Amino acid sequence: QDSGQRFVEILGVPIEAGAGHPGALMGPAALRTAGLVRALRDLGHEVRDLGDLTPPHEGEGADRLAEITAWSRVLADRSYSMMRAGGVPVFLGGDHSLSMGSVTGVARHCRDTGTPLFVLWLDAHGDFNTPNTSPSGNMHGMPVALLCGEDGFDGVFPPEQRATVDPAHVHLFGIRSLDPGERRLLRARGVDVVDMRLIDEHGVGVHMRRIIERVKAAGGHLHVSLDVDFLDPSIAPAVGTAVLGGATYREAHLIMEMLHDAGVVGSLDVVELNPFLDERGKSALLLVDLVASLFGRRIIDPAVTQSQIGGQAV
Ligand code: NNH
Ligand code: MN
Ligand code: MN
Ligand code: MN
Repeated sequence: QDSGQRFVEILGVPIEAGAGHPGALMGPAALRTAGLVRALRDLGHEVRDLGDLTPPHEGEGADRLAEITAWSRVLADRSYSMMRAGGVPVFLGGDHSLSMGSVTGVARHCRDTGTPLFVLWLDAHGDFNTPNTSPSGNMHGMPVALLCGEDGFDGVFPPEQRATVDPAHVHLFGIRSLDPGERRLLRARGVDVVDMRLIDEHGVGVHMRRIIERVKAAGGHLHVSLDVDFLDPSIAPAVGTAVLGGATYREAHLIMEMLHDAGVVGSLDVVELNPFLDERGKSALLLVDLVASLFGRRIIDPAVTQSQIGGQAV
């Protein structure tokens, strides 16, 4: 083993109130069954599985906003304490509304330490709707807007507990489905959107290098939020909102390998796995493979350096 061993803390967040289809609450169990903890330990990391966060009781007749508010508050506190413990927190979803809590906790810690926070959002969707723009009302389509401080989320965190991310530090990647309202907001806020058209023309490597260089130059913390629907539904069918034309197996692995080599990833969400829609566990197994690549699994240590092949060093 090399010296790149990390302390990894895993927390399951079985929330599905933000999604339109039930089933994501089984996500953490499926990722464990697929061997996530073992894969990380086999790489030499110290792994502590904190189990699943307990669903907070949101009261009789509470709506989904109240339910997600309750989750977000306990999760943000938990995420913040995981950050303070000094390891790499890994949050297993659960639907993507959990990132409202996980990233808020990370942002609080980065604010404490004066570390610039960057977010890489691997997703088919922009997740930049607000309650005012969302065509579906589903909160899993809104977390980036909340994190960037958009209006319409006043009840989720009390003002003193809200910690936001600079929209200029957010990189949406793999995007191929945007609603009209969120597209306008993304433009207005200047969020970097690497859509599938850019990926098709340039390849994932060019844009990943650009993003990695930026985080490195700032001495920043990179939070990666991996939505399963970033991947093409043919390789990862276990999603409620499949969109054709997603990332291939090889593109996804290259992204994970580049992130590992850059050493900039400080926290991770793996979200939107809906095991009820999977085919013999193939999506869960693929995710475990990708997380292992992010944490250092490689085919072989490169014998040829970037400079020898005239590539740009990362
Ligand atoms: N944009 C749609 C909405 O807001 C779909 C969001 N669904 C997701 N996002 N799975 O990643 O309802
Ligand atoms: Mn720290
Ligand atoms: Mn999505
Ligand atoms: Mn998403």
